[in-house]
Amino acid sequence: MLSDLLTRRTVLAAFCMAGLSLAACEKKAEDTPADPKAGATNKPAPSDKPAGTLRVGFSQIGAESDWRRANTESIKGEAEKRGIELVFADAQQKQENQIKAIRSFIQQKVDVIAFSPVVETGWEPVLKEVKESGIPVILTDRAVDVSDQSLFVTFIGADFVEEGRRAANWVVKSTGGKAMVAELQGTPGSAPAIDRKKGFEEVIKAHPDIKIIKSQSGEFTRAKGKEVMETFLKSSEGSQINVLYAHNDDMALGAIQAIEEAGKKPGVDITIVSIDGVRAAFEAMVAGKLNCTVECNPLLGPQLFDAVEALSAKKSIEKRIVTKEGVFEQAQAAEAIKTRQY
Ligand code: GZL
Repeated sequence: MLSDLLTRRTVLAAFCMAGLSLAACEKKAEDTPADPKAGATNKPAPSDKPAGTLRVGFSQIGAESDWRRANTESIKGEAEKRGIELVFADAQQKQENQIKAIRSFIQQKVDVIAFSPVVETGWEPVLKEVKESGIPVILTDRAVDVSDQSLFVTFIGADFVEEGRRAANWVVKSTGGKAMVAELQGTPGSAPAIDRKKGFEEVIKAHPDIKIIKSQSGEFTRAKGKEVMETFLKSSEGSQINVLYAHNDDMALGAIQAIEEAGKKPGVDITIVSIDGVRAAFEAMVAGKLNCTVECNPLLGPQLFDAVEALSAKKSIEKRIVTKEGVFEQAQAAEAIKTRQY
């Protein structure tokens, strides 16, 4: 499949170079206007890579968090290291931009399309178009909710439900099973927000004295996390909150600012557990302001391009590749921070 595509593209390039149907080649590239917002361009940039180089179209969600930036760096760095041509599009958190970018990748006849879906639903139509084009699809980081599992080759990413369970088990252990919890949820409709909530609630079901008394989306950003935590603290239940569960470190770091501005001690008056394990979270734990971070590894570049190269070599790959992660508490932070890669 991939090698057929490689052959077709090489033949097409040969025709173009031979001047035959050159207009058709150029016309194809301009069929659908590039969408600068989506960061996708239809005119394939003149490639400085040798003919036959693997070309991968990647649609990234955006740059909303330290985790996302580390994820992007890993993907770009690994493609560079392996001499794979990466056509990268930043969707600025918008599903319609991801869909536009995926369509532009089809036009550009890339060898593989990979993306991190901003939300779980709404992907069937464009993934059916990709399937018709014969280009394989790899999901990284987040899953899609589709009935036809043949619409993608593999999903490489964390088990978000397990991450939610780990956060809740830490709350049970550190509070003795008694807590009034404020929850900062991730992007509404996204796999990590849905599943991290699911895993946390699954564990606390067995602990009736652990109650989620405030819950709202902070959209995975520091700014929104701070804003929502401010409203939590000002609410009638604000004084009861003694644990914060944030679906990512960035929202926890924003909430830490809000807690301090409200005259309370983060990590002491309000115990804080979050998810990702970014460097700033370790720094906050060393400072005693964050109590626990559940790791979610963003360094997916190597696994992504292992899968791309396996596809190119017509090797079979697992339908689901789960990333390995740990849980880090304050006591470990000063030592662990020395070897963190992101
Ligand atoms: C998780 C990833 C989430 C991170 C956030 O795999 O999708 O999105 O937890 C990021 O930091 O914004």
